[in-house]
Amino acid sequence: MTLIQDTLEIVRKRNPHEPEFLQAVTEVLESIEPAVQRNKKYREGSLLQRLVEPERMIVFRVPWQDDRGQVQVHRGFRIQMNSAIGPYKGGLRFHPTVCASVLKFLAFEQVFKNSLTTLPMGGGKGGSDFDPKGKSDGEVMRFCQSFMTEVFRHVGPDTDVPAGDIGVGGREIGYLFGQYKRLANEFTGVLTGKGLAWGGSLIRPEATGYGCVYFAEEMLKTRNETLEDKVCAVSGSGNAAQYTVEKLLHKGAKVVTMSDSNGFIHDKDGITEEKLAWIMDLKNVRRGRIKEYADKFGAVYAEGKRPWGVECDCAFPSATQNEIGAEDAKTLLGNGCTLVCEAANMPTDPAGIDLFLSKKILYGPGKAANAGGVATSGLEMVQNSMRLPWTRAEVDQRLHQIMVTIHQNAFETAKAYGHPGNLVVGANIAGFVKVADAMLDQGVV
Ligand code: NDP
Ligand code: 2IT
Repeated sequence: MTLIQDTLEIVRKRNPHEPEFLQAVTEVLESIEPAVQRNKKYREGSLLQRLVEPERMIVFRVPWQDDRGQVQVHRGFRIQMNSAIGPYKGGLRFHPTVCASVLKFLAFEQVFKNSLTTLPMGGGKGGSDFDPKGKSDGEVMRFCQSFMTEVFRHVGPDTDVPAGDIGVGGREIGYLFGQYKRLANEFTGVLTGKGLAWGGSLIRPEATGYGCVYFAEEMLKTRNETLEDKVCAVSGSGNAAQYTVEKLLHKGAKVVTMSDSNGFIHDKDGITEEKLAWIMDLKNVRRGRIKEYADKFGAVYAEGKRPWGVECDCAFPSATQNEIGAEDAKTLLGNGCTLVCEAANMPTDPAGIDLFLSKKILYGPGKAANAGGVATSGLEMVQNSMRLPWTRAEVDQRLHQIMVTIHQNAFETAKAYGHPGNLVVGANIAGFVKVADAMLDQGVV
């Protein structure tokens, strides 16, 4: 369709050095084509062009002093992509690879993901090329304070509500919140993923991983299968990966791999709850490397490699973008993998996605499968507004229901638009329609 291709051409020309952003936009625009073709209103008012241009991009200097007294300078960003259905909402990523392209892809994905959650949240993302690895708590605190000193004027509980992502966990959210409170002189739900004693929600730390496994269960149900005894390969060993593994164990699956940016471990006997508790301490407290697991428990460690060559029934990429390429996808399929469920954002590249879809395995794209994290952030916002915390069981039950609904919505939408079983088409169209209709209702803005 020329409108889609014309819009993509504009995006390419305007953002020539942003491969991740172009990748995310291309996937979404190409897969919403049936909805754009069927509905004239989506072809009018330059709607698609408005959708692919961020409402606002804030780029700023983040100077801070390290423990030796040296001043270091990083670049900070907040991308406010779309506020048609609610305040901007999305995480902050602190990682050396952070740049405009990465954050724009994440903010763009977030718009459709948040729409799928059923909650009123627009899409945004932010972060910095700062690397928290190897920094002292004091250094991380001074960086977070400097970051928030700029960002505080652009965020707020009804404006833009950041949260965590890679390199931003409970520690960083605490330092960011403390500085916001000083500057704004307000105690409000301006961030999610807060500590339980000061406005955080139970189940928010678990939500991305738990939600991803709930989503996998829904996919398996369509084929009368369960997770019990399934051999699972998980990548990553951070927040998303840890709670994906925890919930897989609750469901009776056998998890044989985890990884970090240096390599992966293969534990043929399976990662148990005790071993997982050790990993959580290693990663969240001691901040060590996954290699230490192999030394401790006698598992295999493969330096510089990803886990996709290990035989498995199900794969849960939970580390970062483009961690499954065409070759990895072929290997997974060749080894009999029949489910790929993405806890990470855009972990499979376009060629890998095409392979999974053409072989008709169960493929759960990130913006649907990992929406449990931001959905539970939305539940944290609800509790903050009410000034009333819910129990663990109440939040978990709501999270579960949201994941069931997202799957059902994506599944039914795929069928309605002539692509049964294709959750990429289903999730993208379902996410798009709600945002697009809201934009049309609100006029040319
Ligand atoms: P964490 O920082 O807690 O963990 C990230 C994990 O991924 C670490 O094991 C890290 O290894 C690994 N990793 C990061 N970058 C790379 C890389 N370039 N190559 C290989 N491994 C890498 O982050 P999260 O667990 O929160 O995030 C993981 C994924 O989940 C991301 O795609 C994120 O966007 C997505 N996500 C997170 C949500 C959340 O609520 N936290 C919600 C929805 C999605 P190392 O320690 O060596 O860097
Ligand atoms: O990618 C994501 O959805 C997140 N990092 C969570 C965002 C949030 O606002 O909870």
